[in-house]
Amino acid sequence: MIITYQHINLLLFLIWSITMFNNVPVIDSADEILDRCFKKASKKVIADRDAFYRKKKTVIARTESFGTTLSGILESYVKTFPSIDNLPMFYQELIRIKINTDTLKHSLGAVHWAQQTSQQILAAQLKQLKRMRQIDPLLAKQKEIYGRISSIVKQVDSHLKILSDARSMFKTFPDILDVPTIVIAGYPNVGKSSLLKRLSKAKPMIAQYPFTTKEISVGHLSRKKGFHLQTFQLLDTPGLLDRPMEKRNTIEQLAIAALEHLAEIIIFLFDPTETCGYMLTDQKQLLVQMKELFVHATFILVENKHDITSSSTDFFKISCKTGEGIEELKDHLFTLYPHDTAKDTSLLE
Ligand SMILES: Nc1nc2c(ncn2[C@@H]2O[C@H](COP(=O)(O)OP(=O)(O)OP(=O)(O)O)[C@@H](O)[C@H]2O)c(=O)[nH]1
Ligand SMILES: [Mg+2]
Repeated sequence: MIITYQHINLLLFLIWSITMFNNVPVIDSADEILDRCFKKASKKVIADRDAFYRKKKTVIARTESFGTTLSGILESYVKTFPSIDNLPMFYQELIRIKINTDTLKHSLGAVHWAQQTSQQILAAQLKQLKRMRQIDPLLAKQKEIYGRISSIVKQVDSHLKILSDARSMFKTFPDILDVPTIVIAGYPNVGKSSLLKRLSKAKPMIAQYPFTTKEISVGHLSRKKGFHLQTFQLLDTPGLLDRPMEKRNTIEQLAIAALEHLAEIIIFLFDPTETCGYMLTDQKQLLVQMKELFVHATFILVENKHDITSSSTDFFKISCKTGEGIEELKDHLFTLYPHDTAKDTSLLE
């Protein structure tokens, strides 16, 4: 296989999008963080021939280790978290739908505050610790520093949990490439995932009940043209019902986010057999809504399950079961690549 410039570009973008969310370390609870810091601090022993100085230097070293380790841990959480406002709009929308952007920003702010505050306490209190000349006050001061910093970290425990949940949520986000994107949309159970499987190497879940797909699945469809590799990104979406936007549940909102922020081409899939469980008139009504919402996308209207029905519409006709019409659909898609080329309007509406 010849490695082209496009291959390298795709790979770099993929690495960027993967590292964007995967840099965040495992986020521990307040107790786990404190445990780690205490354990690390307790290993510090400073040698000195004088018993008092041995004790004093050890207390200082342990306190310093405790504070700096803790501050480092909290800082690593905040610094590696993707900056929400700089993320591509699609990911910002996923965060809004699945986590709640304000909650996440608030929690990041709280953990940042804990890091800064514990650092300030440590800096101020270490100075006092270093001036002490007796063991008992030295130990009491150390205990006070541990107590104050621990209470700061415990105060943000619920925020650490929110960051930890967000980190797990990021892992479910699809890896989106910056290439021409086709979104497959339509009513539930019409065969959207079956089409993604036909068009790409993706292995989405397919089942005979509605709302099988609950996340966005990604596949790729590539074709060589001369020395160029033309790659479409294909997104399979959860099924949509014909209903007002404000009534849409979070799963439907994911489909809307993909359509709104990523779709250059929308394959709107119908099931004229109605074996999906929904009437064709309702499916057509959904199309009307989609066209009003996504005016900049090119719609390709496709009827699936043609192995069990025949109709006289001029829509594309396919069967994901037998493969009928799939090659023709692929050929048509590549006539739309790149998306500013002339479009074959006879197959579009
Ligand atoms: N006869 C026939 N059945 C099909 C065809 N395509 C898909 N199916 C069946 O239709 C059912 C739904 O297929 P899916 O691909 O899961 O449909 P979907 O639109 O992704 O469904 P949701 O994710 O629930 O919205 C499954 O039982 C498929 O086997 C087809 O061309 N012909
Ligand atoms: Mg599906």
